[in-house]
Amino acid sequence: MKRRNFLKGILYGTGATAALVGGFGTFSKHSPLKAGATRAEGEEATVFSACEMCRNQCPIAVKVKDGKVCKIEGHPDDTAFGGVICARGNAGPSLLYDPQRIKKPMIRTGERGEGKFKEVSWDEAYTYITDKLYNVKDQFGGEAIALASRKGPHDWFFRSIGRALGSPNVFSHEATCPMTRSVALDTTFGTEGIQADYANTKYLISIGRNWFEGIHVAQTRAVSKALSKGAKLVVLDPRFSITAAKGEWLPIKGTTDLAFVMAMANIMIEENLYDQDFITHYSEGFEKWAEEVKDKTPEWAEKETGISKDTIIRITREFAAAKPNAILDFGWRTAYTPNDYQLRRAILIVNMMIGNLEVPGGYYKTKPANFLKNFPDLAGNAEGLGGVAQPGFPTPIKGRIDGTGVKGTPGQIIPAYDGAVGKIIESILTEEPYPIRAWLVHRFNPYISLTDSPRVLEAFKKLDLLVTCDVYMTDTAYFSDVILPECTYLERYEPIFDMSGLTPKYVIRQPAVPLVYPDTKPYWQIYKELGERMGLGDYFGFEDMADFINQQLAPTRLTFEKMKEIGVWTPSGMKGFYIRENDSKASLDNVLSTPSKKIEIFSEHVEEATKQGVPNYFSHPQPEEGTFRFVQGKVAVHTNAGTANVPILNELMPTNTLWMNPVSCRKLDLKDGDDIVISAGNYEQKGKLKMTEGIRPDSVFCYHGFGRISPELKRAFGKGINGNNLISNEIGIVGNAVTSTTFVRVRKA
Ligand SMILES: Nc1nc2c(c(=O)[nH]1)N[C@H]1C(S)=C(S)[C@@H](COP(=O)(O)OP(=O)(O)OC[C@H]3O[C@@H](n4cnc5c(=O)[nH]c(N)nc54)[C@H](O)[C@@H]3O)O[C@H]1N2
Ligand SMILES: Nc1nc2c(c(=O)[nH]1)N[C@H]1C(S)=C(S)[C@@H](COP(=O)(O)OP(=O)(O)OC[C@H]3O[C@@H](n4cnc5c(=O)[nH]c(N)nc54)[C@H](O)[C@@H]3O)O[C@H]1N2
Ligand code: SF4
Ligand SMILES: [Mo]
Repeated sequence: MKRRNFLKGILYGTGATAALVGGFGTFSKHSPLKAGATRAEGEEATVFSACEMCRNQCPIAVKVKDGKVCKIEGHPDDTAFGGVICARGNAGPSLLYDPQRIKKPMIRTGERGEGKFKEVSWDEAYTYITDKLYNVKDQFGGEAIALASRKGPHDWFFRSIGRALGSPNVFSHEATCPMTRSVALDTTFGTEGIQADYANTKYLISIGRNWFEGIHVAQTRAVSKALSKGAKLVVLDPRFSITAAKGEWLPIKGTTDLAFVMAMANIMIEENLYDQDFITHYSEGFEKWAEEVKDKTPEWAEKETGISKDTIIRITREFAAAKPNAILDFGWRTAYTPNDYQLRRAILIVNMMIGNLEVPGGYYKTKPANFLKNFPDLAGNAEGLGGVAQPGFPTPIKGRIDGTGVKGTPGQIIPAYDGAVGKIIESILTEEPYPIRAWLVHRFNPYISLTDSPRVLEAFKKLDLLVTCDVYMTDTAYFSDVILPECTYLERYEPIFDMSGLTPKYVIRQPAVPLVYPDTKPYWQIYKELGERMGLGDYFGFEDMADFINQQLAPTRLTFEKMKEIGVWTPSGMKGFYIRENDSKASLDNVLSTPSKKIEIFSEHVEEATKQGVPNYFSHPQPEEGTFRFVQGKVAVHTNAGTANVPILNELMPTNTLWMNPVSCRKLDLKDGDDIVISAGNYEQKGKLKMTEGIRPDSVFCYHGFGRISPELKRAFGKGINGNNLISNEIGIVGNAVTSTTFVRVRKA
C-alpha cells in the first residue's frame, strides 16, 4: 500500500507546481506533473529523469502508459540537449524489460568460469561477502581489497565499503578513457573542469574524436550546429569515421598526432600567427616550448604523420586565422599511446597559442553554482549542493598498488580518485608491489574493457573473492563468486547530479516504473545494506534516497519535490558567459589554479613527475609489411562493454567486423566477408573481414565491445571480435591504457 502511494507520487507528482523565488529559476513550462492531477486509465504520464544507456546521463522524459515505459524522449526544456536522445537512449525499455537481466543475487557453486551458481537471498549474499572480506582483511590487510567501477555517483556508496576497511586501492575506469586529458587539464590549468564550446566554433580539428559515433547528445548537437553555421571541420584519424565524412579527412599514421600538433606550433611561431599578448599575460614557460618545437618543421612532420607539409601548413594557417574562435580538440577516449598525456598537453598549449580560453567557440571553465560566487552580479542566483557527512575513513597502512601519489614519479600526477586500473591485473598476477586478493566490481566489465583479456581472466581465477554488481550476467560476472543484481536506471532514484556547463545545472534520476524484477535493488541500497551488515553503518548516514537528496539540496533553495517535478534545474534567465568575451585581458584568477596561477606550458610539477616539463616527441614504431596497426572505436548504436546483449540494439548490430583496405586485402588474397583469424603474438581472435577504403592500408579497425564469453548473454555470446584479446596490458605515463600501438597479422580462417 505504502509502495503504491509512493509510486503514485512519482508518476503523478505530489510536489507544488513551479513557485519561483526571485531569480531562482527552473525549466517549468512543459512540466506535466501538476499537483493533485489525476489520470484516466490509459493516459500517458511523463517522468523526468536521466538516461544511463551510457554514462552521459542525458536528461530524459520517460513516457509511462498503463504502468509500463512505452517511450523515452529527451527532456523537452533542456536547450543543450534539445529534447533529443540517441539510439541507445531510445533502447532503454528494451533493457528494462529484457528477460535476460539478472534477477536474483547469486553465489558461485562450481569452478570459476564453469557457470554454476545458486540463487540466494540478499542476506546470504551480504553475509558471504562480509565473511570473505573480513577474512582477507585479517590475513592480508585492507589494502588487499580492490574496488573498481565506472566513475559515477555510485562511487560515494560503493567506495565507502573499501575505504572503511582501510583499502587505498579504489579505481575508476578513467585510465582506459579520458585520463590523459584530465591530467593534462589539471597540470596545465589546475582544474579538470574545462569544456569546449563546440556550438560557437568556426574551426574544429579532431584528433580521433568522433562526435557522430562516440556520442554525447549535447556535444554532437553542438558540433552539428557549428557545421550548419559554416564552421570547418578537419579530422585526423587512420580510419574514415562518420565524423571524418562530415569534414576534411586526414588519414594520419596512428600514434603520430603529437608530430602534427608540434608542427602546428612550429609554423605558428615561424609565421607569427599566435596570440603573443595572451601568452605573455596568462601563461608561463612558452620559451621552453618554442625551443622544443624549433626543429619540428612541417617537413619533419610530413615524414612522421604521412600528411603532406603543405596540408599541415594550410590547416595551421586556417586554424590561426579563425583565432580565438577555433578548437584543436582535446579528445575524449585518450588512451592511444604511452605518451598520450604529453599529446594532450601539447594540444592544450596550441589552443592557448590562439588565446581561445573563456571566449565563445573556444574552451571554458565549467560554471557550477559555487563558481558563480566569484561574480557579484550573479551571486545569489544559485547555491552549491550539500552532501551527507561521513566519519573519517581509516588511513590505509600501505600505499596504492599503482604508485599514485609518490613524489618524483609519474604517480605524483595520477589522480588518486581514478588510479591506474590496469595495475589491478598486474598486482594480482605478479604480486607486485603486493597482491590484491579480493576485487569488488561495480558497473564495469574489466574482461571487455581492460586490455589483455586473457590476462584479466587469469587474474580473476587467482582471486579469493570477486564480486560484481551489474544488470546482466556479464563476462566478468560469469567469473565472479557473488553477483549482485542491480535494478536499471528506469527503476531507481539516485543522488542529484551536478551537470553544470556554461551555467549551473542539476539533474535528478527518479524511477519511472516499479521494479520489474522485485529482487533487484538500486546501488545505494545495496551498499548501505552491505555496509550495515559489515558493521560500517556509520558511513551511510541517510535513511533512504529521499533523505540523501534532501541533505544534498539543503543549502540550495530547491526541494526534492521540485526536482522530481522539473527533472532539470538551471538558474532562470541566466545565459552562459565567457569571462573574456568582452575583455580580452579579463582576470582568469578564478579559472586557473596551478601553483603559478598561470597556464603552465612548462610545469615544474610535471618536470619532476615525468622529466618532460614541456611535451617531448617520441616516435612510436610503425607497422612492418604484413602487419597492421590495430585501432578501435565506438559505434553509434552500442555502448562500450554495455549493450551488446540489449535486445533492440543487438538486433540492430549483432556483431563487428575487421576493416581492411582493398590494397591490403589484395596482398593477402582476402575479400569482403571472409572468415579471418587476427593474431598478435600468441593471441588470436576469429572474425569477419570488411573490405573498405575507409582505413589506411597500414591499419585495421574494429568497433569495440564485442566477442563476449558469458553464455548468459544469450544474444551476444560468441559474436564478433574482442579487441582486448589482442592488446597487451601496457600502462602509459599517467597510468593510462594504451590501445593504438598493437600490430596484428590477418589470415584467412
Ligand atoms: N554511441 C556511443 N557513444 C559513446 C560511447 C559508446 O560506446 N557508443 N562511449 C562514450 C565514451 S565512454 C567515450 S570515451 C566516447 C569516445 O568517443 P571518441 O573519443 O570519439 O572515441 P573512439 O570512438 O573510441 O575513437 C575515435 C577514433 O580514434 C581513432 N584512433 C585510434 N588511434 C588513433 C591515433 O593514434 N590517432 C588518431 N588521430 N586517431 C586514432 C579510431 O580510428 C576511432 O575512429 O564516446 C562516448 N559516446
Ligand atoms: N581496446 C579498447 N578498450 C577499451 C575501449 C576501446 O575503445 N578499445 N574503450 C574504453 C572506454 S572509452 C571506456 S569508457 C571503457 C568502458 O568500460 P566499462 O565502464 O566497462 O563499460 P560500460 O559499457 O560503460 O559498462 C560497464 C557495465 O555496466 C553495466 N551497467 C549498465 N547499467 C548499469 C546499472 O544501472 N547498474 C550496474 N550495476 N551496472 C550497469 C553494463 O551492463 C556493463 O557490464 O572501456 C575502455 N576499453
Ligand atoms: S548519449 Fe545516448 S545513451 Fe548516452 S545518456 Fe545520452 S541518450 Fe543516453
Ligand atoms: Mo570512455
